[in-house]
Amino acid sequence: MAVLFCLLLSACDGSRKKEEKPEGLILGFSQIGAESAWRKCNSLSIKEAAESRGVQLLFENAEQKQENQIKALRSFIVYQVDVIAFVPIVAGGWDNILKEAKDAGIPVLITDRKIETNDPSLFAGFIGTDSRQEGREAGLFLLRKFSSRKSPVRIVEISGTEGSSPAIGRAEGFREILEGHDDFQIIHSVSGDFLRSKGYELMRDILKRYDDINAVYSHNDGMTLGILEAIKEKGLSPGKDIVIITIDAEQAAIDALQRGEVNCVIECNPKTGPDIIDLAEKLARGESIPPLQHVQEQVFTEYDDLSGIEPRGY
Ligand code: GYE
Repeated sequence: MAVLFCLLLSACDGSRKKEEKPEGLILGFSQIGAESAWRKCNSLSIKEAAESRGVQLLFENAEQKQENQIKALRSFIVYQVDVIAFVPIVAGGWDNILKEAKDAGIPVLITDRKIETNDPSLFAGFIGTDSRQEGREAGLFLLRKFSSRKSPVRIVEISGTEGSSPAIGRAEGFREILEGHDDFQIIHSVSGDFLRSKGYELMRDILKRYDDINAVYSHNDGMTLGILEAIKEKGLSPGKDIVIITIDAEQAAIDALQRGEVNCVIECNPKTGPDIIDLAEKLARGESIPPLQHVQEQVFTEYDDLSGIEPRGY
């Protein structure tokens, strides 16, 4: 009688009880939105990998709001998924919800963007880009490009979403390399939120304010495409009158590099779906995973042979 009562209770409380669990892995994934071609490719990579590996994916799009992500994570906890993975839109503010996941015994994989926390036991591991290194690559390219210049190099930086780990890392790595090179001056730095439309609008306004910009460092290709448009509208030649450095390596940016409108493209690889599924499977089996895994990235510059770059597929 007691056993039957418990069974009835567990069937009625609305959550998915462990004993009802079907064979396959259930992964709850909270994505931040669809702000760029990079992001759309990232979402597709995860969906395709889950599908081909027979993983049941609960995929939530947070429409660029941290509160929506927190709601999604909470719903995954209530549903008792096997593993949670998410892209933290900004670095801070995750401790409470991660504590809830930990208390529920659900391992959490963080991907693409990093979090700031004093408690590393709140998540199992991270897989994604090394943003600080991307920023360093941008700085190193600029040093090379302007190595023989005698007058100051005036740089505009259009950064990503404020408080997000790629915006922080890309800004810090860049400054780390330029430190001590006093001729390299960041005359203007502003967030374009990783959006093409903002890249265009900001650059249009910046070009009204300054007429002596030597280089633009843009934290993603989406914004760069808007920046190129604004520069051309002004009657200037991007890549020649103004040196352009961009991050992501979507096809349109590679095309612009090959046309000479962009000088340096730093790759950020969005196709992490298969690795995410591998890691989620390990976590579901109770295995541990590396706490930090950075994906392979390349740098393409105007100094390279650009004929053989593989199609990026997005
Ligand atoms: O560079 C950008 C995107 O978080 C690293 O987010 C990612 C960035 C990527 O929308 O295009």
